[in-house]
Amino acid sequence: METVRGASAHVGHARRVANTLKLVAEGTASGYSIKDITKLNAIYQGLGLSGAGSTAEKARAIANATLDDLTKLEGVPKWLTYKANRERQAKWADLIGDGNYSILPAGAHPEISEAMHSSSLGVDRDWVNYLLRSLKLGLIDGYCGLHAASSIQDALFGTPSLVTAKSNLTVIDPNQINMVVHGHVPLLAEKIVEKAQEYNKTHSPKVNVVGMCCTGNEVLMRHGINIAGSLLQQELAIITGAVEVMVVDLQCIYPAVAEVASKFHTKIVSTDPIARVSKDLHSKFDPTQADAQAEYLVNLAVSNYANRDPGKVFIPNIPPHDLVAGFSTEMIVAALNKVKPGDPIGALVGQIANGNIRGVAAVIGCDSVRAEQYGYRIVNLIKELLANNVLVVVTGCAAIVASYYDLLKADPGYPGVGKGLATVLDVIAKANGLEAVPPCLHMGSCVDNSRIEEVLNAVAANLGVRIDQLPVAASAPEYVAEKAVAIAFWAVALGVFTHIGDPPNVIASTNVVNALTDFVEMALGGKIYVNSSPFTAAAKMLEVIEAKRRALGI
Ligand code: BF8
Repeated sequence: METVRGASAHVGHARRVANTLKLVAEGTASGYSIKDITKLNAIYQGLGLSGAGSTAEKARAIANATLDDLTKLEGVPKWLTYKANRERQAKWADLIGDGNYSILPAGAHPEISEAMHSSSLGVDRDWVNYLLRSLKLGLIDGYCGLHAASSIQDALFGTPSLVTAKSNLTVIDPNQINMVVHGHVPLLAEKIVEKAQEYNKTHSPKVNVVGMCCTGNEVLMRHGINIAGSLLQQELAIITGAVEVMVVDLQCIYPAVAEVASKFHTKIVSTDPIARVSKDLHSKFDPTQADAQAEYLVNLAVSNYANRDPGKVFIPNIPPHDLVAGFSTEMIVAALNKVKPGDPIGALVGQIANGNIRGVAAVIGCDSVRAEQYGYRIVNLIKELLANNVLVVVTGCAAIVASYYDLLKADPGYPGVGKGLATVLDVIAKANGLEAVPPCLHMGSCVDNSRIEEVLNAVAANLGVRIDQLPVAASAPEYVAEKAVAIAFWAVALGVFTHIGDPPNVIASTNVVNALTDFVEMALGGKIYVNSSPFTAAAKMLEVIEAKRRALGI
């Protein structure tokens, strides 16, 4: 059920973004435009579309193809055919080579519907069948959800490149009008950032837009908007007493935010009909009215500033952390191209092959109250990996937590980073005219985990091997949300060794546990590893990385 919910969330995200793209193509969402035409053209070509002439026609074709991927009863989603490599597609079509097991999905909606159906009373009672369906939903999550949402957002709002910003609750400024944009779907947040910037040209005090969770990551990656917090900090932002408006869209919004806000002057504005919180103000997002709605919300914050009670304002006197973000696939490739012009991926592969970089790890997902302290597992896991010369990429709340420990800070001393990795990072920095690059590369929100697959595919292709042969591993050490479970199934299907910090809701079945943590590896090359200790988990990930290196002869 967690996988169904997680896939539903990411598919719902992609659907909203595709619907907006369609309205842009039809000229009815005039507040939006295509900011990255190169990306739009790449998607158009990648999805195998033809016959469109203008940018608007291409946008419409992409939107229609994406929506068709969500609904079609037969046939593999175009986004999967576009983004997954050929070897994986063949593997998923015939899992163990006997022609009997395929996990290639059809459209997202029928697959999700049938998964719900299968779990109802007296339907599917075969655990193998359940597991296969979960893997299929992982693919739905990855392609109909993550890839579609992330890529279309790039086309609409621009593909991220390097930005600097600050993070911590203390980016909330007691001397400004503060707005928090929170959730995951950045359609309205993009406009709020724009309208606040317009307001600030002629007014004082200014409107200070800050981000929370993955909507925060989205506007951080594209605009360098400061980030105020992760999942666990949303209520803390409100109790600073200095937030005029918190605009929430979808997912990871704690039900108590409006209750907490009721003790202060803060207004919680929900914007999606399926994500109301009791005592909220509701302003339903309408892409055709996005400019007016964003203006209304900025003005709401401005007018509510007068209601702030200075006696209730408490913002600790702790400076926020400097960070560098914006590591889209395109940005990484461009930076590496400066190191080795014409062969950017070769530049990375060369450093993996010579051992300066032992491997690559993605540390992703939520922050959890189950961790021993705030961010304990995330930070200690990352530090162990960096010290052992593993290149770490981060997304989601894990990235936000990492920033609090200066792991996204460009420090030329590369504190805590192994010598080989530090040397490589320094070479990349110098080639790009930078003083340093951060030890962890922030690749974006959780839908931007799709970017990680793009890099993996490029590295695997360069080496001429499968993804499951690469010295890579993934970890969601403090996962909480169902979306992380769906992502984990996708990662396993890709062939990635995937650590999670807590067991999912399957431990009642020894068969399922054994299959996920062991047998599935024989079919797909990836598997789940559960351990709550970041030190043990890091050691295991390093062991896996070293074993893969040995198998490759490097
Ligand atoms: O999609 S990391 S708590 S905010 S689910 Fe949610 Fe988890 Fe944060 Fe982003 Ni991802």
